[in-house]
Amino acid sequence: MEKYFYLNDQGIKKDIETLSKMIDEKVDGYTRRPFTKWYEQSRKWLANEMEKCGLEVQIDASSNLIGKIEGKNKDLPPLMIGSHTDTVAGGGRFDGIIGVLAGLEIARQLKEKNIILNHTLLIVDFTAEEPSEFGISTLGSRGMVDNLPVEMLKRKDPNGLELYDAIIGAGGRPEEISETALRNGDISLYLELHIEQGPVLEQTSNDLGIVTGIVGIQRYRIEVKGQPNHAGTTPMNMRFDALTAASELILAIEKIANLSYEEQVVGTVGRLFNEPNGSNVIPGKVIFDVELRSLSINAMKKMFGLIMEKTRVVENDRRVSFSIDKLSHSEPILIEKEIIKGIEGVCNKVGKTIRLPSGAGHDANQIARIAPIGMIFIPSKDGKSHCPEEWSEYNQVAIGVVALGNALLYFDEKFL
Ligand code: HGY
Ligand code: MN
Ligand code: MN
Repeated sequence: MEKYFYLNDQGIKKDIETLSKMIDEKVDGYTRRPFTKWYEQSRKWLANEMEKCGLEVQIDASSNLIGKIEGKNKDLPPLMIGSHTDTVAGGGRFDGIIGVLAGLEIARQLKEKNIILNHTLLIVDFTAEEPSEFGISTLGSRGMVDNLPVEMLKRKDPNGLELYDAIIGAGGRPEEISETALRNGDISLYLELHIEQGPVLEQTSNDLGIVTGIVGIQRYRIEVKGQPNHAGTTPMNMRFDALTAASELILAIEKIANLSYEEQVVGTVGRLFNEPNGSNVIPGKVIFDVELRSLSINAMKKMFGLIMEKTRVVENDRRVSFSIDKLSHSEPILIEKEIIKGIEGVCNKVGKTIRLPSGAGHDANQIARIAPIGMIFIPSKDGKSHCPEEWSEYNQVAIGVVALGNALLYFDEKFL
């Protein structure tokens, strides 16, 4: 397969630097949370850039931003490229962003060379891939595949805004999500370029990673109820301290995640609220989120069972009560061998390549419910992500774009 795409480091640099300015400067790092004015600003810029290179732009029912280039054969289900431009709070400049900008750059180069694909091409910026203030991640891609039930649409953020209204505010039409959702067969293939967010490619001096599978993520919200009381007058043996109880369970979660299972697992508590959070008050209530990840559902089931056992022990010992709510679950995905081989054949001609699983979740987890998917990784400096130090060289991103573009051309011919 002859290479059509060229390395455009400078173009990528310009786009990434432009988006990196559309952030909430009050927060350290690069923060562009969904449903904020910075997100709106970035979407306007992206839509304009898409239109400039001939894409037909629309906002779908779930408020995803989609650019379309018609293909020669309208009977073929489209090919889709996508990712996300929202960030975690205090995040970086590359996570998700390079996948959307890669689609934009590919569209520019296709136009420049007057290449019309056989398939219609959709380039998507999925809304709110990161865990949102509604406690749900991969929001837009969930909606696109009808995996955003009414129960989720009714969730409120800490300010009382309902997700339903937030989607309307971002240009979506939540009442149409189900009827307009994509179903099996509606998409020929979904491809996503993403930073690895881990150390493997850099440590093995590889340019490209062919993703073999994506972990499933199970997120829960745990509430610990104790009894607030005076920190000075309450003897140690008469306390019902919610924070020490939560701490004991959090350390147990770390221990449970360090046990061995049939697949690698991770367990993290990254978000915690302590009430009333006064230095002279025994904490009465603690709410924290825990997430479990693995390529094996069974392993996550075992972890969850051990965590539940531990909550009962801590409840007893510390005379507090725990309640656990499921926030969101995404299934682990194993990528089809034929897709891996196809991408690998193309990538081997672009750079040094290895196969590896993804410990991060992606919009691809959701799209995999209705279409075959493939993912390509580029290296992350020091394996860092979800922090201001997140970095990939612009040339590394440009190599990823060429690999993604060539893979697109390969499957455009193969999936006829
Ligand atoms: O959390 C994740 O795995 C992804 O970066 N949203
Ligand atoms: Mn992320
Ligand atoms: Mn991401």
